[in-house]
Amino acid sequence: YYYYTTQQEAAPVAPKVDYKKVAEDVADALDDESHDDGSFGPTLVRLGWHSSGTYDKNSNDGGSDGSGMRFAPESKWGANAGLHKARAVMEKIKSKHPEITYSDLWILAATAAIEEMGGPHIPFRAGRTDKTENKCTPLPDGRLPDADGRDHKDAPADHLRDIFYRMGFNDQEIVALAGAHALGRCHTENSGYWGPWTNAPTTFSNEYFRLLLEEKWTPKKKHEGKAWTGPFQYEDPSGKLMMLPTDIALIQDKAMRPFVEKYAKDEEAFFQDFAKAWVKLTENGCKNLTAEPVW
Ligand code: HIF
Repeated sequence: YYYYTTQQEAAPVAPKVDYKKVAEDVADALDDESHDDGSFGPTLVRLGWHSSGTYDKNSNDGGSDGSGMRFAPESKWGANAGLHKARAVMEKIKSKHPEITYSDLWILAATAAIEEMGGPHIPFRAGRTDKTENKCTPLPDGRLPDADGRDHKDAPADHLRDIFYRMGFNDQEIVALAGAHALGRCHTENSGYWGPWTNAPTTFSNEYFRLLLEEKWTPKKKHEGKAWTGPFQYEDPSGKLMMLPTDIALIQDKAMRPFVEKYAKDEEAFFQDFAKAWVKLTENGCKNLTAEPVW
C-alpha cells in the first residue's frame, strides 16, 4: 500500500503553463517594421482562424485541436499560403514556453493579438492537444473558403453559407466574424489579391463594415499604373483599399446586409457578437478544454 501511494506521488504532473505570460510575450512579439504594416498581429489572427476553420460538424473532425497545419498536406494548401511566417513567429514563443501545445498557442496568440490591436478581451480556454504527424489523418483540401465564391461565383454569400454552416454558424455569425478583415491585407504572392481592407489594418474596429457601406466599390482594373492581371477583386476610388468578392457578398445578400448595417453603426454590438463567434470558431471540435477560461 505504501509503495503504491509513493508511486502515485511520483506520477508525472502535467507541466503548468503561465498563459498570461505567454499572451504577454505574444503581444511583445507583434511589432516588426519589416512585416507588412508593422505588426504580425493580422497574420497571427489568420493563422488562428485557418487552424480552426477546417471544422466539420457532420464528420466532427478538423478544428484547432491538433494543429495539423504544422504538417503537409495542410501546410501546403493554397488557402494557407504565407502562414509559414506566422508559424515561425510562434516557434519563438514555443521555445520560451515549451509546455504549451502548438494548438493552444496558435489560438491564444490570435486571441491576444486581437486585444492588443484594440479589440475585445475574448476569454481563452486551454486544453488542445498536438497530434503527431503520423496520427494526423489528412483532412480534405477545400474546407477553407475561396474568396471568389468557388461554385457560387454569382452569389458568393452562398459559398460562405456552404463553408460556415458546415462549422455550425448562421448568417449573423458569418457577418460578425467577417469584421476581422478590418485587419491585415492581401498579398499577391499568397492569394493573388492585393491590398488592405481598411485604412488602419493593425487596428481592430468596425471600420470594415463602415467602408463596405460608405465607399463606392468597383472592379479593380489597374495596379501601379499597369493593367491589373490578378483575380477579380474590388477597390475603392483611391485604389488603396480592397474588398474580395466574398466581402462584397455581405452587402449584396438580403439576409446578411442588415447585420453589416448594424455593426457599422454599433461597434460595441460588433465586439460582443464577434467575441462570441470567435470563441465558437476556435473551440469547435475541441474535446478537453478547461472548464473556466485561463486567460
Ligand atoms: Fe480572411 N483572408 N478570409 N478571414 N484574413 C485573407 C487575409 C486575412 C477570406 C480570404 C482571405 C476570415 C474569413 C475569410 C483574416 C482573417 C479572417 C486573405 C489574404 C484572403 C484571400 C491572404 C493573403 O494574401 O495573405 C475569405 C474568403 C473568408 C470568408 C469570409 C475570417 C473572418 C473575416 C474568419 C477571419 O477572421 C486576416 C486577419 C487576414 C490578413 C492576414 C495578413 O497577413 O495580413
